[in-house]
Amino acid sequence: LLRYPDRLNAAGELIDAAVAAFGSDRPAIRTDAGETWTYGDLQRRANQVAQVLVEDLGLVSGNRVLLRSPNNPWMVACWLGVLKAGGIAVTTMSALRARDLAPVVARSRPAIALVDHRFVADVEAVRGSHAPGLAVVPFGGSGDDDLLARCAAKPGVFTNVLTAADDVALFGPTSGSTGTPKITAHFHRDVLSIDATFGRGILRLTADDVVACTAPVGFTFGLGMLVVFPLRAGACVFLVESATPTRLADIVEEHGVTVLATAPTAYRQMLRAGKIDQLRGLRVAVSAGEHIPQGVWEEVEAAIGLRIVDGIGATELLHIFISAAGDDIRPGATGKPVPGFRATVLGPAGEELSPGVEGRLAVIGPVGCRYLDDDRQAAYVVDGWNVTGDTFYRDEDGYFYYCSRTDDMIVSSGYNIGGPEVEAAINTHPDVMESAVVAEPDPERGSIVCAFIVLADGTEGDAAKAKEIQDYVKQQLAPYKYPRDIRFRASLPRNPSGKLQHFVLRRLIEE
Ligand code: 3SK
Repeated sequence: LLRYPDRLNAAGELIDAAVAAFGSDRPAIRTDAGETWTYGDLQRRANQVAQVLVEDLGLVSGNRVLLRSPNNPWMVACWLGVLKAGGIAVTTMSALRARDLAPVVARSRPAIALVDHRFVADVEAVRGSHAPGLAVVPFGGSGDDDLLARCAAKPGVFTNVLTAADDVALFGPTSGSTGTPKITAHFHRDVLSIDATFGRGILRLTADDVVACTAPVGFTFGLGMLVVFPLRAGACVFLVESATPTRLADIVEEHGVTVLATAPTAYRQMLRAGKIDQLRGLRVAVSAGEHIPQGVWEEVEAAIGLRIVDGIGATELLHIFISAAGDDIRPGATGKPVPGFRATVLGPAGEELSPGVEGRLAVIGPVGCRYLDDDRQAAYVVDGWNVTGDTFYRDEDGYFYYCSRTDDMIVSSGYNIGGPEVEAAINTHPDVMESAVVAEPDPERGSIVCAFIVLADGTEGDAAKAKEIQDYVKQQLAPYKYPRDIRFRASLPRNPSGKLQHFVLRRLIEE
């Protein structure tokens, strides 16, 4: 399953192989703006981008190319074009601002940046201070220098650079839980192996599928869902630049989406907004990015009979490595290692723990963590295991259960309290939209549970409401887990890929 030839260009295996297998007339991408690109269109434009990179911009194999755009067809063509030309795609999300981009640019040292014209300013700002030689080429604008104008002058036939299977194809930046970005490097063969593992092992797309995903192509979750898996299957992707959960539900219904991948909060919001019925046409619904609370999972199943595929992945491992699907879904468990991966739970000294005991989740598979020039590599890869930042336990049958991000475990008066468990309880209160729980230093208890809560519109966040929520949590969970401190907020901090940033809240408490 996972043997690749020594010479391999992942973009060729994705788009050229798809055209050969499925024909050039099949729709590859449809958009919210009413555009349709066939497989032939995508191949031609990816070839044109590769030609511009090599012929006009002087790209040589191994050069890094920064990509920055919301999810649109040209972003996909650029990503494929960079790989075809033998470059390394430095995928970044359009939501990143100059402050987020600066360390990524400083560390990855791109020679060229292909940037949606609406997002050029931050790249220009970073170029001045960090990358004076960076050639910034906008796309989607109107100038003669625009990438699209340059592409129009190219015939669209390109002989892919014959990269090695273990040449680096992409750099995936990840901010992790501390906010200091790390850059993960992934090979051409890694790109294909995520399809062999999660793609074909769990999703099993066919050419009849229509896939939508809210994660950006600049985040490896989105890259897999919107580029790698659909192209390998000859499926069609429905690309949206941005969509509220309500709009997403409309899109699924209106455009015959069969596979949806999004974050747990989107499912929760579709439930709260009474839109969940519109997901009835789905064959597969994936939830990833953060753990889905069991209550949300159950509500979706009760409402429309759809059993959400919960997955845990990491940019370090490119995509999802533990998940469940089909009939093999055990409510409450994230699932089992996806085909091709092994997983275990490690104790503090790196020993493998028995079933039922909580520890750090560690995995081994065809893709592993390779940080670019970063001391944190030694902490992530230990004795061959990729040691994730998540606390899990497994049961006797080999199912893995999420407890918390390891950083989010709260030790209070000697009790271990998993933040997500408290969040899940708070979130079932009818006046709560969402919450995030962190440890707050306390002289008597070591730490106490502090909850930041966003209330539903029109609900007053006062002392009486805080007391009501505390009493409510005490009825749901062992009383020692209740949030002794409650702080109401209008919103919670999330990173550009939508993950809650507990570290920002911890810093708030320290201030
Ligand atoms: O959850 C994540 O962070 C993730 C990262 C990369 C690919 C897939 C996923 C779900």
